Amino acid sequence: MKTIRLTAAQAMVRWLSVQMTEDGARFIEGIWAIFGHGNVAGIGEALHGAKDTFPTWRGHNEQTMAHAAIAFAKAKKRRRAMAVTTSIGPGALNVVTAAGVAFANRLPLLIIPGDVFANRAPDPVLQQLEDFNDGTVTANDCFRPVTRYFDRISRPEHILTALPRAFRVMTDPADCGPVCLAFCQDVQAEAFDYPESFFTPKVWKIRRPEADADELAAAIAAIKAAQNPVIVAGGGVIYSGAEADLAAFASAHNIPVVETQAGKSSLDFDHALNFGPVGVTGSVSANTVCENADLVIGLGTRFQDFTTGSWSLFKNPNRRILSINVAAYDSYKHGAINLTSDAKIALQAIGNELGSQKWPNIPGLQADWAAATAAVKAAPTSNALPTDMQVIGAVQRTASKATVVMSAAGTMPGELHKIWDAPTGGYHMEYGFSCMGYEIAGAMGIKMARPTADVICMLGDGSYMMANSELATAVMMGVAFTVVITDNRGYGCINRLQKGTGGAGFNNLLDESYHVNPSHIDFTAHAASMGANAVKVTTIAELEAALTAAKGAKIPQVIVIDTDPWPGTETGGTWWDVGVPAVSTRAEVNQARANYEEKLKDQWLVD
Ligand SMILES: Cc1ncc(C[n+]2csc(CCOP(=O)(O)OP(=O)(O)O)c2C)c(N)n1
Ligand SMILES: [Mg+2]
Repeated sequence: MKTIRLTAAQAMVRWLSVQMTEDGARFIEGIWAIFGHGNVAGIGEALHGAKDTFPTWRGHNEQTMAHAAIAFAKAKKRRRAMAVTTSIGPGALNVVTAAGVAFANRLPLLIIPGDVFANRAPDPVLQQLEDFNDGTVTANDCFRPVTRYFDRISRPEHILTALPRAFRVMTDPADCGPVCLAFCQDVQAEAFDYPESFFTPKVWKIRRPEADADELAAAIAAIKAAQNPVIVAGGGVIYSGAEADLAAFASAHNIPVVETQAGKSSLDFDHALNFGPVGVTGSVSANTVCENADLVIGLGTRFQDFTTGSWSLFKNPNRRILSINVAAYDSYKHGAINLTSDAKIALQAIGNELGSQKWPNIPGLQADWAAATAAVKAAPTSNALPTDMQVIGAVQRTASKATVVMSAAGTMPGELHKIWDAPTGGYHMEYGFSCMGYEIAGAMGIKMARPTADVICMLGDGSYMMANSELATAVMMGVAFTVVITDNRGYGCINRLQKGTGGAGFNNLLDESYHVNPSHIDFTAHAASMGANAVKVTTIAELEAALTAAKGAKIPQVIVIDTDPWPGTETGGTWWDVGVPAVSTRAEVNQARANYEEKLKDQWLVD
């Protein structure tokens, strides 16, 4: 056997450099790195040796570097991914939240934190957590519940088995998620005679699992028998690359389609069968169709509570659920007729059997919804503070087919889901974890994945304050996108939720939080200090002008606008189950609890 003598870290980097996609690209585009004693000598030396073929990028925070990597993978529809390496202890644990983001959203992410010495000779090393009762526990064990594959590289030979296993998970459509290879510091630097064959380039093909014949027959029978079917399109449609198939299927059979947060932009917003966003932040058109449906066809959806109105939405007493999902975990949910299959394959197979069967038109609903959303997005006619919807309107009027609007937490996800008109592929929402602080780094990751896209990051003052430092990284790397910060002086959406559940305004808006000095944050000065172009605008007309001026810029453009924390789009939506206190001294809470108990009666628990 021909061998080559390398350190374990060098072998890992060499192997990563030759793991390819079907399109001839590397599956791992490159690696985000913040070094410390846990990875600088071993992994750092190996990455330096490969820097011209396997890029290393330096960010400012491990969590947000991972956010950029996650957004990249989402924008690449899970066909490619990025890696993140950290030191031990705090550097590693900074990635745990991001691992949760990737886990909840089923997105690939390769996490390579340094770990303590396998030989334990210098124990306890700087930043080592000492478990008094278990010598095998390290800080990296925190990754176990938020990764789909976890391994500890405590011998140089381990990478021969660990790396292929990790890639199997990241490229598996059903198991896809983050993986963690905790790399012991001493082992990174140890030499081993690796078989040369290990470094033969390999192409990772993403499987398209076919449906079981009996499951498919049951699904087709259910659809043929349905009077009012509706398709709930989730992120699985996009990851399957089934957008065109869905459009053709809906048109051929005249079946209405509604979109989840992850599924939004799987179908062009003006496709005749797109009834709009579904659920808590849904449209009247979509939710009406869902309420009446006797067959709810989930296509690549997890049926998250925002989609189902906490299971209060699908009200037809005869309704059944058919769940088409590449992951059996999802296709079996909620007593559904289960069809475990890739979305594209399923649509083609079902379409062949349905032949020319068509369902009747459902007139009127979409036009009403288009008029309602146009009204809330229209420029203001008074001098009052603009609303977030009017800000969205300005972004919409300056958008093109190249625009990708993105967000993760706060007011924006709900409003964008409700009222943003997204062409196919024009919407990127992290709403599995809805992690504040995903936005800026995520915008950078999307732009790296889609360099010709016009990426617009929309976020509130709260999310900006939580994590913004990758703005400086984006400036340094020349990755340009536009950031619109809506400054409503606090956590506006949670303030509304607090009031909606009978609570007093407390600890959400800055002025209603404990303070000795009123908070004044100069967002433009802050963003400019990191090298971005930053402007403050006061009117929607100024905002439109700034958005237009930002097009084609070579560095990030940050536009700040003060908005009213209170208004939201009232029409549409459904109930969302948030536990309201059963006893309280506040009359408002008691009233909210009474309403809550009424609403619970609508909740349809597992059949
Ligand atoms: C990391 C994290 N912490 C807390 C939350 C809960 N949360 C959701 S939205 C929100 C407030 C967001 O405020 P801001 O970004 O200013 O948006 P606004 O609603 O004011 O427009 C909070 C605290 C979260 N989603 N993520
Ligand atoms: Mg805010």
